[in-house]
Amino acid sequence: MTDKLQPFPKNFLWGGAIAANQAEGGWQAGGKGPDIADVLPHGIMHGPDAQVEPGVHYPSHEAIDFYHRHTADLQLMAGMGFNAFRLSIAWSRIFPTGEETEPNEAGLKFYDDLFQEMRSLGMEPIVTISHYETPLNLATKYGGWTSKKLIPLYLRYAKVLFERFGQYVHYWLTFNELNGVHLIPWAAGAFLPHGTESERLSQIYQASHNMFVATAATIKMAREIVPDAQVGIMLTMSNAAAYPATPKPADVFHTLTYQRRTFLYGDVELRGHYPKYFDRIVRDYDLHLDITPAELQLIADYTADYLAFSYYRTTTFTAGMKILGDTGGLTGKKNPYLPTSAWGWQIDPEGLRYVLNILADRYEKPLMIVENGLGVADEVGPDGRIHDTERMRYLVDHLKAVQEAITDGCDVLGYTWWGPIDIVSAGTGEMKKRYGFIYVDKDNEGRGDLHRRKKDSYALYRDIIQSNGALLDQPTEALVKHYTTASTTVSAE
Ligand code: BGP
Repeated sequence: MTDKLQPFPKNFLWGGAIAANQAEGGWQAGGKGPDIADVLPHGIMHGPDAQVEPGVHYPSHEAIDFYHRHTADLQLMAGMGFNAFRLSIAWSRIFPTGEETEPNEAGLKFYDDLFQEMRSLGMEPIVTISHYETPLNLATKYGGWTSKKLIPLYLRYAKVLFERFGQYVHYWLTFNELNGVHLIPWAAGAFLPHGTESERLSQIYQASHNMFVATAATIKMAREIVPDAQVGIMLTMSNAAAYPATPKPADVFHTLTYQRRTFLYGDVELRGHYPKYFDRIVRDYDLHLDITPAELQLIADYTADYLAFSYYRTTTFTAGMKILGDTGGLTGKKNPYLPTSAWGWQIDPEGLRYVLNILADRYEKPLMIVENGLGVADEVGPDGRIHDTERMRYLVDHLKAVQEAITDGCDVLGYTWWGPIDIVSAGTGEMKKRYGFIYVDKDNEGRGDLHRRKKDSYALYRDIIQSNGALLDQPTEALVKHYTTASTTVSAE
């Protein structure tokens, strides 16, 4: 028996990920229309205002001003050796209300420039077509994805993207965390469920189904317009990493029930059909759904090319517990064996190996980790430096787990750290919850000069990438110590 690890594949995608609404700002620039993030003063977890209210601070309106600073920011990413960068396109930059018949050229031009810059820096764009930023008009007028009216509107938008950007973009993702629609329906589905439990769940599953149809139709279209494009789905897999809190059989089965809430999404979009256990969900909750045979055929014919997912944490469950959660995934009972972040998320690198393995076994499709990261309230020290040791430990331990999974036989295409530069938190709207290797001078109230500054983790990630992961054979604490004391961190300017 040998415990020798396989190296990361030669063409492994190393990078970071952001979303338009959390980074760009410029919420009305170049003719952009308002989207569902633009009415969230305190993030997804606190719900939307009915409209943009005067005098209220909405974090997405300026965010970190990536809209105007992307050239310098991408150079900072290139400085870490990124060969991939995941971002989303703000739908309402292209179709301000979602209903125009012609796209907005200023919006297209913005992304054209961005993709050209990325290509010239050697970065593979990974593009999320819809990441929590549906045009607000589609939410207020139609009830978001509960309505099938959104399907052709989304397809019109996706068609424009394939035609215009197909030459730069190889990896596409249809919806960010589609299965998030249960826990954060406003963000993931652009609606607020209402009525009885049966009615609310019917709305949630109808919205899911409509997005399944949109995904399948998008894959069909991509195969026609950009045949070598890879169209993936993106799900939160912190939800799949649920452990039974005890070995009691009832707790074990209840945990499987939670996991299936997530598996359902992969099962439909990767296997091409609703799993049998869905029939029982429909009966138990008396769901009323509009699902046609033609839609089911489309879903069967056009399954996704790869599975991209976010992974932040794990949790534990016991029989009868209610399902609660946030942007990080499901929340059950505290796991006594794991440390917890300042925002209550339990840190579990081995859980990432577990998730990669169950997904590889279940779907036998390539996997991509497109979100993983740690939110910390970093502070700039008197020497102007940021010693983000917790983040470095998190990064190294999770990448070690990825390498274990690769050695286990999992087909992993790449890893994009969530928020390589500090951005607005989706869940809470805070700037204080920082994920970046690059610090941005801005606080929760919007004060700060937006100055960028490298944290200690910047040099660590750069060197991990440069070695294509070989650096990870060193003990975590030795790496953390070395990069905390190294003099490689300097001001970004
Ligand atoms: C995921 C989202 C991201 C992101 C991340 C971290 O659910 O896809 O948009 O922000 O969670 O969550 P938060 O920003 O709430 O810390």
